[in-house]
Amino acid sequence: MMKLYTFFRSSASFRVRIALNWKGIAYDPELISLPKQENLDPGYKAISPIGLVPTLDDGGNLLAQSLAILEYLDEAHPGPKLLPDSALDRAYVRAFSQIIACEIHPLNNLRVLRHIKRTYGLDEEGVNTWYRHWIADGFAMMEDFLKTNAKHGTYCYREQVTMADCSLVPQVFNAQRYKCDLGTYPTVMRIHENCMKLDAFIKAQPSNQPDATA
Ligand SMILES: N[C@@H](CCC(=O)N[C@@H](CS)C(=O)NCC(=O)O)C(=O)O
Repeated sequence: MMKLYTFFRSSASFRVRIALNWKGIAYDPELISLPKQENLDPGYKAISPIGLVPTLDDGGNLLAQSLAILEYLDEAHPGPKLLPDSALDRAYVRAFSQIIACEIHPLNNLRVLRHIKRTYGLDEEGVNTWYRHWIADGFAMMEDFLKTNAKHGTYCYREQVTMADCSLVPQVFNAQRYKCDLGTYPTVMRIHENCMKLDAFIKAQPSNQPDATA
């Protein structure tokens, strides 16, 4: 059985949990606590030289980077496709996913928040202000990208659940955790709500993970 090195609040891990559930692939969760910095333990660094979650172990093959993992699952395993058939539509789905994975997530990752707190002596409110700034910036990109593109529907790409939805939902969860005002992103939130009607997304959410804490 596949093994997923995961942390309940990690949005990158959440993307992969959704994809595995959506494709009906069973996996064993291996829990890596980010607050305890278990991702930097030598034992885990032997599995993930980059010291980040998620890592997927498929028959001893260790895979890093959530979007690369999603594309791998699509290419190497059966189940509903997370990328559309046409090259143009795949580019659309990848572009939206990368707004989240490249423009938003790296600026608000745990080690970045720890760094700005330590280096610039920020208190909790200072860190939250940074976080919310990049959420507002990135969510405006997400909303404008979807709104100006006729390809969105029930989900980011028409009626098909794709890698874009696997990216959108965890980012919304994170923004909600930091109490960001998401009222000005109606397209993003409508798609989020549609996704959260699906078992694959519900099962993957942080509160349903074995390592979930309040
Ligand atoms: N681009 C990577 C991001 C992986 C990543 O940054 N994971 C976070 C959790 S969401 C992590 O391990 N953070 C540890 C840290 O920042 O120290 C991916 O999509 O997998």
